[in-house]
Amino acid sequence: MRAAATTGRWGKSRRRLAVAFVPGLALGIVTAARETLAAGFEPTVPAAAAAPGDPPAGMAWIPGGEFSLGCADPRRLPFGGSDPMADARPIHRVKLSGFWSDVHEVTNAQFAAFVTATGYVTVAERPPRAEDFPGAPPENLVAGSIVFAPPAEAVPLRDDSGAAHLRWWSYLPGASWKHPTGPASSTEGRDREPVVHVAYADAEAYAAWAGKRLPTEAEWEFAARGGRSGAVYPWGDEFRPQGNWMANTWQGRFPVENTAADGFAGLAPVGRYPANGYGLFDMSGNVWEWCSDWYRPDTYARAARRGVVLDPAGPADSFDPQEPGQPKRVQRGGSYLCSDQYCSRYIVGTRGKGEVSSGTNHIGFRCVKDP
Ligand SMILES: [Ca+2]
Repeated sequence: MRAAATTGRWGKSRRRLAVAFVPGLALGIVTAARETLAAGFEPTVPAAAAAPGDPPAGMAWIPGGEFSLGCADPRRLPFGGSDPMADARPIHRVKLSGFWSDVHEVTNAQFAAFVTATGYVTVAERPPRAEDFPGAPPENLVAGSIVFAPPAEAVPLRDDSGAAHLRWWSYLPGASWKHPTGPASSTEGRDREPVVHVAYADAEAYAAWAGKRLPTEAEWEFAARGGRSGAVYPWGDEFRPQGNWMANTWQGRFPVENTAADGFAGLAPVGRYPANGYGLFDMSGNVWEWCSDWYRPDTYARAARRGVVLDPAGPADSFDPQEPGQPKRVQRGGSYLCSDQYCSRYIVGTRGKGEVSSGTNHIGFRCVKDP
């Protein structure tokens, strides 16, 4: 993948109020959401133990306990998209120990501190080795990363090739965390934006330096749910409660029209949208976040057969039938590129995946820490 990748203002607002308060409509959506997506979920039972002291800087206590992991089929929901999300079922119970979680995604400023302290060079900054890409022309063995480059005209979002996404992703020599949209770009003025173009090893290296680790996907989802059980989003069941934007996602016709109605066409500085029940920001949208589990579509089927497991760490190996030879780790939360037209993985229980050496300009991470 890596080497390949407003009559008047009053009139309008009255109309919006009229729509928002048609009781049957509003209630219908919420009821459908509860019935459709809460099926299979049991209450979250947080662990009784209090936080073990004051939180480390920038972290919040996630109590652990027992909860239902997974996602019901979201296709009949508003903003639910067209993907059944079968890899997020069966919904099953999982038990977790408590842990600290970063309240926001790791930022450019934080990553820069790590690089300054260690001299670390990210995967995207290293020229690909010829032995890793047999047959690749030498001129293609150039350090770089994959950047979102929307086509000028509308394109099919899916086709039989399985590679429709290549219509809006391009491998760009010189792209890296320091140059998020290509060699001419920089992180100047972007200290609070999440770092991007981080491969899995880069995220792991940062975490080790910070005395932290990457979350398992069960930990990530427990944290994202913020104490709620079976809610569609980290904040509840409505995509825009009282008309508010709750996450940085995509509005407009993907991938050619980005209206940025939520305030941001691309990355948003961390913490611009409301926090969830545990005080965590951007658990939906903005950037995808690496988790430590290998990805397999049958992870949940296997796990459900074993009963309630404490602190599951995922399968021993990776397998993605769509790209069988590619080792992939789980990614969670979706990004600013997610919309119901293509990828509705801003829905909290859904699962994503990424080839481990591929960072792009919508993949980042956050860390956790054991008490
Ligand atoms: Ca947006």
